[in-house]
Amino acid sequence: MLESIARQFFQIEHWHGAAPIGNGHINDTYRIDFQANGRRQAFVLQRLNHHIFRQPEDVMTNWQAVAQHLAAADFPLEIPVPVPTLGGQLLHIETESSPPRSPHPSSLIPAHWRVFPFFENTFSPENAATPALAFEAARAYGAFVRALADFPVDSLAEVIPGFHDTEQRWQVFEKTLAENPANRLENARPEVAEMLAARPVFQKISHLKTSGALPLRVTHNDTKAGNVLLDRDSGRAVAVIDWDTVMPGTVLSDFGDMVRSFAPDRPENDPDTASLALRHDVLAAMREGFLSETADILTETERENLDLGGLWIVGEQALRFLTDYLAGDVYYKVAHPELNLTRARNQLALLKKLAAG
Ligand code: GN1
Ligand code: MG
Repeated sequence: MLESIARQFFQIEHWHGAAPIGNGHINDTYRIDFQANGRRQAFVLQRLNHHIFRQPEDVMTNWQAVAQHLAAADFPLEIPVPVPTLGGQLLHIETESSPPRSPHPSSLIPAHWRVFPFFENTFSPENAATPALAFEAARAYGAFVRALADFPVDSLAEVIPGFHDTEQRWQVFEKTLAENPANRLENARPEVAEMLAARPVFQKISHLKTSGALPLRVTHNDTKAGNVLLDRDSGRAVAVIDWDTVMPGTVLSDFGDMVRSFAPDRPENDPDTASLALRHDVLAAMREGFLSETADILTETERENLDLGGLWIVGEQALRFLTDYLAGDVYYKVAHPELNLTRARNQLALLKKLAAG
């Protein structure tokens, strides 16, 4: 099936194969290898989850507009420019797909497929970030913010409405608690209690957001370690990837998402939360790398509240995982039914460590 989809994008002379890549929780991503124009080529083929991205065309329009802006700007990294189909479309829509691979809704028809360049000889510093790698990854995210500082932010579509509207996410959480649709509340009492106790963090950020003191910027909204590619030999940043959630927002959430994935000494799926520790050296290098690109464009309020961004996004992610556990795993892909609860526990432990400083 993947081969026939790839053939919508390329005139393939010989198909070498496809293999799943990355650890995304939402889309399905493959590396594809084939022969075209007399040479071997590799690309990324991805099925966009349109249950989550309700307007796939908007995702691609945002992506393309940002790509064009960065291509014309003084931007030091590679740009993952979407590759059109042979018919010139940024999405190939398969109305009849093969039987579902998993119960996850992304495997239901119709499927929206797109293609991006595959950046050779790169890796993501997931779970292995040294201070030097964290500096470099954060510098890349900083360069992204910097080069988009003059982008007309109002022209971007809000591809997932209320993505960082934490108050709205609290309402969904409270509704899910009250309805207990998957009958899982009994298994999650301690986590729910801990979540409710963390509410003041959210009130603080919500106050800051509604105060108007934070400028609206183009934000990436998924600035985790897994979404930046570094060169295998030099360790230098090559590209910032996964622009699906590029939307108007505040820089605090992009910084916060970096804190979330770089600071802990283990991934978000790790169930051993008792020994979870913060890597203060990695965190310091990350901040330095980000500010090396952004210090002169951020406002004082933004700079002063970067750490609050960390608490906010870690807390929000705990809320999202816990809500999805209680809802019966309707949003994130899970390998087993306890995974969202494990993730929520992990994020709550991280929140506690961050709050303690
Ligand atoms: C999702 O699928 P992935 O890993 O790119 C999610 C992010 C979360 C992240 C948690 C659209 O991203 O917001 O932070 O999982 N993306 C969406 O790992 O909800
Ligand atoms: Mg993502």
